[in-house]
Parts: sequence; structure tokens; C-alpha cells
Amino acid sequence: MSIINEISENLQTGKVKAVKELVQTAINDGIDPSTILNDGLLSGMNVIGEKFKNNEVYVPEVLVAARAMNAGVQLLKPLLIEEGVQAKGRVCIGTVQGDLHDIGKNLVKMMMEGKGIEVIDLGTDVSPETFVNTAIEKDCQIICCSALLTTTMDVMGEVVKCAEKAGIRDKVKIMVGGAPVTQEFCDKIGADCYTSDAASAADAAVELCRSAS
Ligand code: B1M
Repeated sequence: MSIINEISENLQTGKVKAVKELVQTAINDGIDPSTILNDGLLSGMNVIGEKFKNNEVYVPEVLVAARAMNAGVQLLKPLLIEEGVQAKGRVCIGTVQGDLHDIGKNLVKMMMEGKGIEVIDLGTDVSPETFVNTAIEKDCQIICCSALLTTTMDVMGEVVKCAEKAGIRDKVKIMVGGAPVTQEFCDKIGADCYTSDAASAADAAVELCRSAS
């Protein structure tokens, strides 16, 4: 079995120590960090997601897999971000109200920080008012919303409305993402930008901050 498959398998069974050791070995072997992330950690998490859907695994198994994922990501973090880049803007990020999934949001945050963007992390279960008030108080160029549930993605529309009501819609861009979110949904709610993954979210944020300055 390749080391990438081993990372995926051990993540699925929540073996934190083994995942850390394997990720470190893969790094030492010179395997591209994005390959370790995408083909090892994220692909293992996708298998868990399918099993979760089919009731083959339950919340505790998913949580230990998530812990193993985070442990692996921590080792990759310094390799995935660019060193010594200058701050290019300020954003606030959070998972929307009612939603506690934060792995994707944390990846987006990490990639944005790696591009020199200052990121204010509001955590999970964030209300539209908190997004908007933070953007006003901390002078953010972008509000970044993540949602993983079809039942919570509509909160992103509320964020757009809340920003309009507060009179900041022409000054602050709104970025959306997360597994159920699409470009069509982004257009429907009147948000400014949708990206499907963390790396392109970071690139898009740099562009939006640049055009705002
Ligand atoms: Co949840 N869960 N979960 N869960 N969970 C899903 C999302 C689900 C698809 C599983 C399934 O059924 N197959 C399903 C949602 C179904 C739906 O809505 N259609 C689901 C469900 C139903 C639930 C509960 C309701 C289960 C229950 O209690 N009965 C419950 C809800 C709790 C709540 O939020 N209120 C629940 C709970 C949990 C755990 C707590 C056990 C755990 C979360 C742990 C944590 O996050 N700390 C969990 C997990 C881990 C998952 C799965 C397995 C993995 C999610 C994940 O982290 N993926 C997930 C199945 C799946 O997605 N395959 C599932 C890896 C992560 C890197 O991907 O977040 O998509 P993702 O981020 C991607 C992109 O989407 C993008 O970048 C990342 C990659 O580069 N991205 C952005 C994300 N945010 C972005 C923002 C951007 C741009 C890009 O711009 C701002």
C-alpha cells in the first residue's frame, strides 16, 4: 500500500499518532504537500463522509477522523503557506449559524493567512449580525462564510441581506463556500464570490482585497 493510501486508511480509523507519523514520513520523502492533503487526508475524510451518510459510521467515528485530519493538517501547514508575505487585506471568516463543521473553514483560513491576509476567525455557528458587525468594527474588506449543511446554507443569504441593511454592501465583498454551495447558489443570494476549495478561495480573496484598495 502506498503511504498516501496508508494516511487515508489511518485517518478513516481515527489513528491520530499513525496519521502524524505517516504525514511526517511523506513530507520527509519529498511528496508534494498538496498531494498529501488532497489524496491522503481529504480523500480519507470523503470515505468517512460516504460511510456517515450510509449509517456505516456514526458521530464518534467521524469526530476521531476529524481529529486525525487536524493533526495531519498541522504538520502540513508551514509547507502549504508562503513564508514572509506581506498583509494584503483583512477578512472575517466563520461557519454560519446552526452549523458546527469547521475543518473546511480552518483550511480556508490557513490558505488565506498563507497569502498574507489577516483573518479574523469567528468560529462556528456565526450569526449574520456577528459577521456584519465584525466587518464594520474591524474594517474588513471581505466577509467569508462557510456552510456544510443544506439546512444552513440559506443563512448566507441572510448575511447578504444583513450587510445591505447595515449599508456596507458596496464596501464589503461576501465570499461563500462549503460542500453544498455552488456558483448558482452564490448568484441567487447575491454574494460576490464562490470558490470550491481553500486554495482558490485564498487566491480569490487576494484579488478582491487588491481591487478594494
Ligand atoms: Co457532518 N455532515 N454532520 N459532521 N460531516 C456532512 C457535511 C454530510 C455531507 C455527511 C453525509 O451525510 N454524507 C451531512 C450533510 C448533509 C446535508 O446537509 N446535505 C452531515 C450531517 C447530516 C451532519 C449532522 C446533521 C449529523 C447528525 O448529527 N445527525 C451534524 C450537524 C451538526 C451541526 O453542524 N449542527 C454533523 C456533525 C458532524 C461532526 C461534528 C461529527 C463532524 C464535524 C467536525 C468538525 O468540523 N469539527 C462532521 C463531519 C466531519 C462531516 C463530514 C464527514 C466531513 C466534512 C469535512 O470536514 N470535510 C461531511 C461529509 C463530507 O463532506 N464528505 C459531513 C473536509 C473539509 C475540508 O471539506 O468543509 O467541504 P469542506 O471544505 C472544503 C470546500 O467545501 C471548501 O474548502 C475545503 C477544501 O479545500 N470550502 C470553502 C469550505 N468552506 C469554504 C468557504 C469558502 C470557500 C471554500 O469561501 C468563504
